[in-house]
Amino acid sequence: MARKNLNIGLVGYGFMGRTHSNAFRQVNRFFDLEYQPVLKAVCARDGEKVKAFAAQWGFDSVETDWRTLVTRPDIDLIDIASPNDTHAEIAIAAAGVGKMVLCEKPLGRNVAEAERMVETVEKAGTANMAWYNYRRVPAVTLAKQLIDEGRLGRIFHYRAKFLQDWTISKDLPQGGAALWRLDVNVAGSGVTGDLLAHCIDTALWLNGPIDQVTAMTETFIKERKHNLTGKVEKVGIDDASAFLARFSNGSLATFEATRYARGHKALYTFEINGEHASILWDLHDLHRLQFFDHRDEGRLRGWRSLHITDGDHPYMKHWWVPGLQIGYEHTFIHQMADFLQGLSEGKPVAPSFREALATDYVTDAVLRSAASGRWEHVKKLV
Ligand code: SOE
Repeated sequence: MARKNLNIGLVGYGFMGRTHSNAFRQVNRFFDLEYQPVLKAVCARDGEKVKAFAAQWGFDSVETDWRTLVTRPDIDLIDIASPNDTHAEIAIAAAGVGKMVLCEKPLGRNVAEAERMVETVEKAGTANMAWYNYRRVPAVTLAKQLIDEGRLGRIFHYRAKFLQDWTISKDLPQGGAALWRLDVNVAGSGVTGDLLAHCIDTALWLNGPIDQVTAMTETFIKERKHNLTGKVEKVGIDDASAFLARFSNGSLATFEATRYARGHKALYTFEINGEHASILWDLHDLHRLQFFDHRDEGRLRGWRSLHITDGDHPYMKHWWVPGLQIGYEHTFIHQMADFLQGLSEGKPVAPSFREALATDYVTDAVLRSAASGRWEHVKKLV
């Protein structure tokens, strides 16, 4: 089939710039799609480094000012993989000139930014999607299918955590390349927007809206040297964040994220307990889904460890042969494949900016509750 080109302008060349570039390059090798991404241009402030990135990943050209990139007539889609403080400005400018916009999570640094982003892309009527990649782990997509089929019955509990340990040293500076996640002015928040946002996005997708939360946050290291100013400055991010939640379906939840769980690098787990069955998933073992079904014959009842590698499993028929695993980078490829398929069918692909705003509404309520010490209502998505 003759494919249609979709010219990509990528902003940012860090960790996420690499995951997205890899997805753009690989997607048509494994999925049969009408559209193919073309790596037209990559943009970042450092001219030398961006040239090296372009050469490594095969981009046709480079820009050092995103304002030039978004107005280039040869670009169809702007993909934002730069730090959080750039998301709103770039997305709004890109949608304003009719470009499609993809954006890394979280959508904005705060609700005000995220609402403006949603308003602009919707007014422009341009395709938009936020990169919440964990939805596209085949085991997580299977969890969604099992829940939607009603196999769990009424859901009582949702339990999620995302544990890391990379900021424990008090000598780690804040700010600048790679460490912008520690600078509140750039990131917007700490683990609430960075890690809990993933847990919340998956939870809203699997278990529906959250009504209320009560939260606590802590900043364990109060001051750190700032890489850009060279001065020791107050740390404004939350290092750890935990909250209780009530979902609209009546289920109760606990969520926890921290960068101070010594020994854990990226331990994202969730467990869902329903009337008939339970599900447990763990990012460190991402190709497995643990499933317990109380309706199994009593003598054989127990937790099943499903190896999600068969052609019947979501996305897996596009990969190798049954039994062989795929990994983290494939989640971005799956998300891109779904986006391109949506483009062919003229259908929006989840999570849209509006759906990502729902996550920002929850993180906003979490931070408000941590400050007020009270239960806080989550703003409803209209
Ligand atoms: C933080 O260390 C981080 O890279 C997040 O920013 C990502 O969103 C998460 O997937 C892995 O951890």
